Amino acid sequence: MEHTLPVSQENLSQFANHIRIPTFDRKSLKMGIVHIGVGGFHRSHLAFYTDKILEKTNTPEWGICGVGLREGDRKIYDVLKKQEGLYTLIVKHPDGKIESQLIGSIVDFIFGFDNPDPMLERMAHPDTKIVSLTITEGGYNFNPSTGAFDFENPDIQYDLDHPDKPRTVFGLLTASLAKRRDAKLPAFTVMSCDNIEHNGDVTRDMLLAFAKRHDDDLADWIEQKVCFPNSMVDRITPVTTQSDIDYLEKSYGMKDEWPVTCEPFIQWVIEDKFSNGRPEFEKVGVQFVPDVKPYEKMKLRLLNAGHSVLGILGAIHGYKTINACMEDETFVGFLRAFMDKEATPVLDEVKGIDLKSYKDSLAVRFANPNIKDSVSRICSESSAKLPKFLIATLQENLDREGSIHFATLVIAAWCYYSDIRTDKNGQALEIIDAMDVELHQAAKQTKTNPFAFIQQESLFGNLAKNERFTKIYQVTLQKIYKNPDVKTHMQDILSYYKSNR
Ligand code: CS2
Repeated sequence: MEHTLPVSQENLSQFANHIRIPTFDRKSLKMGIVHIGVGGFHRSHLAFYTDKILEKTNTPEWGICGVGLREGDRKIYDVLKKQEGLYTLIVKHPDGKIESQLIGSIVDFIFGFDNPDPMLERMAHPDTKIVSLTITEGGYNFNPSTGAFDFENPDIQYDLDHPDKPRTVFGLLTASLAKRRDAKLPAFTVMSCDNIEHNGDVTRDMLLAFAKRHDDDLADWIEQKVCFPNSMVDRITPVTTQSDIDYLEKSYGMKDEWPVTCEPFIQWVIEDKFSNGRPEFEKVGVQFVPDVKPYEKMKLRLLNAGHSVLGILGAIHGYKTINACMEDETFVGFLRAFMDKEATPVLDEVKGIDLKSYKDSLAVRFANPNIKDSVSRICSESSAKLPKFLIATLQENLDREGSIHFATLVIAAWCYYSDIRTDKNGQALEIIDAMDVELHQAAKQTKTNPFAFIQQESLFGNLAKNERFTKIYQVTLQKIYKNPDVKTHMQDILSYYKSNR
């Protein structure tokens, strides 16, 4: 296109001939939702559902105010400020069809890294009814193996010493809830949208642990007044690339500095427990259920764990994307066998869901050739993901004497990945992990102590003391170090299972 126009409220009508634009009155929206952690996933999921609600119902109290409290949130703040909260969602179908839409549910953004006061004011504002979170699996500040709140974290220490100038989510929630209590305002709901089993319960337990240290009475008030619904959230949302930005410019003459791409599939199952009202999300396809736990477990142990299985093994093999892994029949077979033999047996019954079709649909979603979800995104922060997605399954299989070969290969491959840091052809891997240094240090000792990696108890619990596991692990590890062509080992495990059926 010859002329390009930046995304803004004023230019909206200019885009209306090409793509869907918000038609609700954005100016009259109140901010009933404050969202902490506005990344790609929030923008493809909660902000998308909220946009739909605002289109469908006349409920202007449910606009979203984004909040960023980390230095890393500066860029999204700058972009969304410039674009007045607007951004494009590019939905990519497996058959090549692309649907783009401008999303208008985010109406303001507060960047609180330099000064938390405006965030606190917004959260303590009478209009705020829900504070939602996508702060990643690692953001909940607990020890993955014991589940206890980590008071050693220096930022948590800082927040305990400076309760009015919080730096962490827990400090921020506590301080804003204290303001609401003092002002005799109703509490807001704290709604976690992260991939953690019992995400609402975990958020409550962590917040109460923190708040108790600070003020017992306040902790009691929170316990009585704040609801923390558990939820299962799902939509594959890869990292935005320059070509997504170029696509909008070339196709529609739109200059969107940070669009979001995602798959067509979307799901949100949540418990109907809200302290102070909620949007009528059921009108836009959200499922409300009395107990979300079986759904969460199913999704985390099949989809997220499945991603990690492909990610770690794919990285060592040299694949760059998840769909590239799914073009390889060994990967497809290994993934399905892991799901059938190790993940499925530890799941609870999920009413109304046929697990076989669910697993079939995951294979189709992972194989979507247009999503190009990078292996490096999947492997990022594995130290926060694997304990919940994969190691928990391994532990449960050890308890019930189930199969452990598939998950063990992934753990051994993760050790190799953390130690050698290249794929099987010697190409450097892009490793993004808050525990990168610790993982590398531990893995590096493998030659002298084969169990050094799994002796990191905060990640692996007591796995290193389990004889059945360590026997298989040691042999698997030796094989990978001798021959990093992981596919050979995947095939061996698959043939072993076929012949022992
Ligand atoms: C992925 C998830 O980060 C990961 O490892 O498995 O981001 C996944 O794409 C989403 O949970 C899908 O809902």
